[in-house]
Amino acid sequence: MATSSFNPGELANLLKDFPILSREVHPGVSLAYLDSAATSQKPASVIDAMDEYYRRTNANIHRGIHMLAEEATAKYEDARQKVARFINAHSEREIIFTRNTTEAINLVAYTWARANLKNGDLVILTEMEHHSNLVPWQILASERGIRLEFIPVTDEGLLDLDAYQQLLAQEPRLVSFMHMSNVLGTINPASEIVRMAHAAGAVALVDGAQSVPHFPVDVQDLDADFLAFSAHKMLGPTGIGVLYGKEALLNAMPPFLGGGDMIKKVMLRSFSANSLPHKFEAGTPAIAEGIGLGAAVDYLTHTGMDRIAAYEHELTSYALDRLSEVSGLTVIGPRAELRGGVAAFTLADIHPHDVAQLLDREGLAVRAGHHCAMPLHQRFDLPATTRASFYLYNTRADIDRLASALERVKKLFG
Ligand code: 7TS
Repeated sequence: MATSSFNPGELANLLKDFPILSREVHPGVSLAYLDSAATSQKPASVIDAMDEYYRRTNANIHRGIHMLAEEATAKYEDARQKVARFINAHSEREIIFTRNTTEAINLVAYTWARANLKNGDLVILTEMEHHSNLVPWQILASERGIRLEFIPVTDEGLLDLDAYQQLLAQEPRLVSFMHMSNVLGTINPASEIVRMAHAAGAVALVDGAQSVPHFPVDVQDLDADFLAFSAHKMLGPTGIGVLYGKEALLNAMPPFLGGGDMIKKVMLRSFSANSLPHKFEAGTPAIAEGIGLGAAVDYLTHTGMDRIAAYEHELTSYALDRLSEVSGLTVIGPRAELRGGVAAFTLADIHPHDVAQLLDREGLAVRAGHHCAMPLHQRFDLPATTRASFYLYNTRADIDRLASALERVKKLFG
């Protein structure tokens, strides 16, 4: 990769931005946080932006004419513009604030899909999807009789694009897929998948929950019709996520939830919908969280998404090397060049929950289970895996601690 990652001085400074990293998790045991795929830690600038909002500005938005209400509205809408610039959207009208990725995908399923799909229409998903990009479509399938087909996953953990090409002959209406797998770490060739979907006349939705936080994502390059992601995985707070949608599509869609703020005019028996993006944001939104997301975007932008991606790539290669030295350990997913900072593995026949519990005793926070991707685990014939996931604030020292702790876990289980 051409872009340079962080030098040791920059890394040391960066680590100081995350207050939680200096706490002990057990007496005398420092934290090695290896669970960023579940949720990321937050820099002080994000925590401060939200604290400052509640201490100085707190007011409801889009309705008051007093000073605080105007300030709160400006800060919240400023965050929306930051998000729009961050993913290179044409306009902030294309940025809908939701609660998280899950709600963003459901918004498309409940509005666009219910307005456009009928019995027998095909939606293509993949075998590696998170439950949040499976269940909404399953609900629609049982309600509407839409058909679901799945792009298979190869043994290496890649999408089988030849099989996808064949599925496209069935003229799907929608292709909805994850940009990066939260289990395999696979970075899917999203632009190509979108291009192929469009060539077959389908709309394309990209689940960017694991991509937007970790490498540059440009919606104009990607040409995705929809992109969903969550603030809490990209240094921001919980409670706010984003649905990006192309303006023409969003304009043509019926509203999602009804209530205040999403209307222009209400009569006793009817209403007219507000303009974008407010049409899809009913009720008082997560204002402090929106402002926190804006601060997270500032932090990521100043640090540089190219450099974050380069650093995580080095770290992941190092982790895969170190883990391969642990005998009996198998990482699922592709080689380092094709993946982001996620390593899910099995360790001999030790139960992943036992592995995670023993790692926790040494201050290592990892996740064990199916990671909300049960069908993918079934594909690999595994009930569960242990998963370490990395972000810009992880170091080689964290990975060294992981590798040596895993050796001790193995000894303990003989
Ligand atoms: N899509 C992907 C690819 C994800 O990894 C996740 C969360 C979601 C969607 C849902 O995001 P949410 O913010 O709406 O919950 N993934 C994980 C995980 O891997 N461990 O915990 C949550």
